[in-house]
Amino acid sequence: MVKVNLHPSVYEWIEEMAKITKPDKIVWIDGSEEEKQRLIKEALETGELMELNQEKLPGCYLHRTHPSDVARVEDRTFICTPTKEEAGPTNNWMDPNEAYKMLYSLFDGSMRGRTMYVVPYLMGPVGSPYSKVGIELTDSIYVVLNLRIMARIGDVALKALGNSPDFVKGLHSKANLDPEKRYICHFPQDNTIMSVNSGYGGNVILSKKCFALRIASYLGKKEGWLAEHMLIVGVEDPSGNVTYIAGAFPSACGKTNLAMLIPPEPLKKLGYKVWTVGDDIAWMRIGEDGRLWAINPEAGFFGVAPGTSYKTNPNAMETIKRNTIYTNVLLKEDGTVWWEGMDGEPPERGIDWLGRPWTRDSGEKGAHPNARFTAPASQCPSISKEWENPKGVPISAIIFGGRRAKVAPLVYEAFDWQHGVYVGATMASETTAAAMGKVGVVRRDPMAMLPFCGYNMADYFAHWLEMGKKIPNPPKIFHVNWFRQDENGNFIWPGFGENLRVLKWIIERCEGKVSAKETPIGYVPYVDDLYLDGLDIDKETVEKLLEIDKELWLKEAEDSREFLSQFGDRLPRELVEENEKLKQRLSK
Ligand code: GTP
Ligand code: SPV
Ligand code: MN
Repeated sequence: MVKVNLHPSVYEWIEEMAKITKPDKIVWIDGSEEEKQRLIKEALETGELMELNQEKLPGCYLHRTHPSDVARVEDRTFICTPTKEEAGPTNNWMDPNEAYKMLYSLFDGSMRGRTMYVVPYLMGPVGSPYSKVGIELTDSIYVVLNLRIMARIGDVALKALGNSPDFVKGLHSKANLDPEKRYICHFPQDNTIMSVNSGYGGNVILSKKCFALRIASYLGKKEGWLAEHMLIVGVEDPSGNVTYIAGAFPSACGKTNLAMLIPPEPLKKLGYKVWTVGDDIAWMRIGEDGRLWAINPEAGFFGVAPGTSYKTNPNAMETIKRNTIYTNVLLKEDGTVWWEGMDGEPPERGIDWLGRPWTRDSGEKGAHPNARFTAPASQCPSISKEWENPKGVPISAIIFGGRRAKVAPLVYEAFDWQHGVYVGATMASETTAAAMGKVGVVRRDPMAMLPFCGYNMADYFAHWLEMGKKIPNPPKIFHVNWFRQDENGNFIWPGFGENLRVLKWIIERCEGKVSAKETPIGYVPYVDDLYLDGLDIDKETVEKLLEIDKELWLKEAEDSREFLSQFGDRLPRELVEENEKLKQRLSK
């Protein structure tokens, strides 16, 4: 380990947590290759990991979680602020004192017979003034190995922390995985996260949703920046100019795919290229040049496996060929993996995500719908050369989007920042398998942050409005929907790589190169301005995709108003104004 004079509070906190959890051993993680091999060996021995075919998938392992523990648990996720108002109506709230009391009793002796790993991790590029440090204490090697991919861990993080007491404290114990006693608690005022009785993804890789969104959003409000559930992608045009776009779509709604998209043939021929900066989280600040600049605080992808194929996302498929941890996928007889939606014929048989023998005629899913891969971002063929730039990349457009079978058109542009904040604040999407609960129910998910905002969302909207006033040269704001369906429930828009056609229009709007049709909800493309060469879709269908049904939109506006009303007096009046203006435009 490096010699760093850490602040005494680091040791004090670890000691205090160890006193409660009572591990047999405490091991500091340095992030070395030797350490990784040692941890993998141990995890293989305990069965926490299974080795995959090392010839075909070098450095790849499989992990199965408990069947009750396969996604984020929103109803067991809490924001523990001194008052309930600070957490707001969309968060579960617990009084911090009560929460600590309850948690300490659940953590009491939870690491007995186990090792407590101390994992220092850095969020953001090395040397970036915007990067931040966390330390996660965990009794799960799976978590350590995931953190190793998802963040920059060990010595590099300790060096970044130095003698500062400013780090996010994270305590995680699998305990006995009791779903009734599963809690993911955040203490924004204390820079603290506690997670108990889970071993899955966003519940336990505390760097990700817990720190980089819930705690960071609170810090962003305090410090004047934005922590968002956004992908970051660079689109290079034929002249070599790269435009960066940040996009907020709810969980399992296409961020990873858009971040890694491969241009369709005709656009490739014209010279378009797409570069991946991040696939899930963006930290954004106002740069010296008056633009909004974004860094990806993460170092890897924790991506949805089902639906990922060489047809939909070849860059992801290339990324996950090595050094990847697979969670809850199907194990094939040759020691490789499979999931629904992968290329080619499904295998005849295998071992499903529950560890049971599976056959393709069984009618059962081989992989869990929220099965995931964890892979280093550096392995992505489309990774941007700017992805670790300490300054980040300048954002020209922000896209909000969701999964809507109806109502929302393929793309539209907000009239201005304030209207854009309204569009983000009222966006809705069908729920997915990324969180426990019913799938396919339309819910409002402001800025794709409903499950991830660490404070009152009304204040979060106010912060967005405030930021708009402070950014001299703000990005334009758009809304997209790749998921509109026909009468038979089929997606109308081909999506995936073809989405570049929509990004192209967005970029041309940012550059002032194309006009647009003004509608009550915003600016919509003229069909002839969308580049559709080589796409098997007729103009009528595209018109349909861009259609705005006033009746449905009036209902939408009503529903949005109702959603916003839960924030009471705390809701910025600008959003009520935008709602009223929208209704007026629709009734004209
Ligand atoms: P999180 O990691 O949960 O935040 O998800 P994400 O937003 O990164 O979603 P991801 O890109 O992993 O996509 C989720 C699912 O949606 C996958 O099964 C994809 O195949 C599918 N999907 C992504 N983009 C499109 C699209 O343009 N059209 C259609 N029809 N499906 C898509
Ligand atoms: C999401 O649900 O938005 C994810 C996966 O990115 S998790 O890390 O589980 O939150
Ligand atoms: Mn996500």
